[in-house]
Amino acid sequence: MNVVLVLLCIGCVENVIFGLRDYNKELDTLEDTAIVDSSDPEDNPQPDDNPQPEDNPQPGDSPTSEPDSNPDDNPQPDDPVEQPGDSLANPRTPLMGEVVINELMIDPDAVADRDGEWIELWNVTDDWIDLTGYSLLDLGVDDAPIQVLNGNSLVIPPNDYLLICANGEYWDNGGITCQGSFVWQSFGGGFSLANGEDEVILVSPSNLVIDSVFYQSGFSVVGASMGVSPSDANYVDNDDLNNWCDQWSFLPQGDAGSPSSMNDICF
Ligand SMILES: [Ca+2]
Ligand SMILES: [Ca+2]
Ligand SMILES: [Ca+2]
Repeated sequence: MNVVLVLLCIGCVENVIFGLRDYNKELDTLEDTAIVDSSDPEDNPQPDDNPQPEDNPQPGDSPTSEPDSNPDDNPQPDDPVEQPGDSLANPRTPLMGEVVINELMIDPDAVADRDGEWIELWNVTDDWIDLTGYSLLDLGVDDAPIQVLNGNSLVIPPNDYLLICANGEYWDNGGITCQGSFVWQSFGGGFSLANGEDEVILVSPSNLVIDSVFYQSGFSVVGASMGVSPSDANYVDNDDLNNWCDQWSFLPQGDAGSPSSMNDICF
């Protein structure tokens, strides 16, 4: 009987020992699982943490910054580019024949010659022509720069006139409105229109002749200017004195002339 009890007790102890081993194994398994499950989901990259499509430029997206230069600031192919001669602010200098000696007051009667002589120049081009720095001279001693009168300009509008006068004062020169003047001197140191024979030569600052007219004694008329007929108003045909005649339009102080307007027709 005692032997049986002892064997039974040994069996109990073994069962207890093996039971404890099984229990410990299950416990280890449970702990391993718990370690994995206890990891914080926020420690791992989540799908939402990846760059989103909206963060990258898309083919249809507009650029967010404006171009540095505005197209309106740059000349476009259709914009005309201003050329010399196109405006008062951008005139050009004349070539030979582009400004014509058109009318001469050689022998005024209403006032003295030193006050009443004047020269009408005609710009035959469609451009604005600048005579700043140009001079009047003859084949003798006369050589005078054209001077601009106060408030005026020596730029001639297209197809328009420039009046160069010995005296720029309207009330002293026979009633002529002038843009330029010259120093009147008969024998050097200036310029004048001799009542006999003389020459009128318009030259550039580099002495390029723009136009010239030579006239003989008996050409001028007392109290009237001499003008080239409008149909012959060019730098070649104005060399023929037969194309000139005394003007018959009245001037304010009694003489005749057509300053700053088309010449009277020669009959
Ligand atoms: Ca004279
Ligand atoms: Ca000429
Ligand atoms: Ca005229």
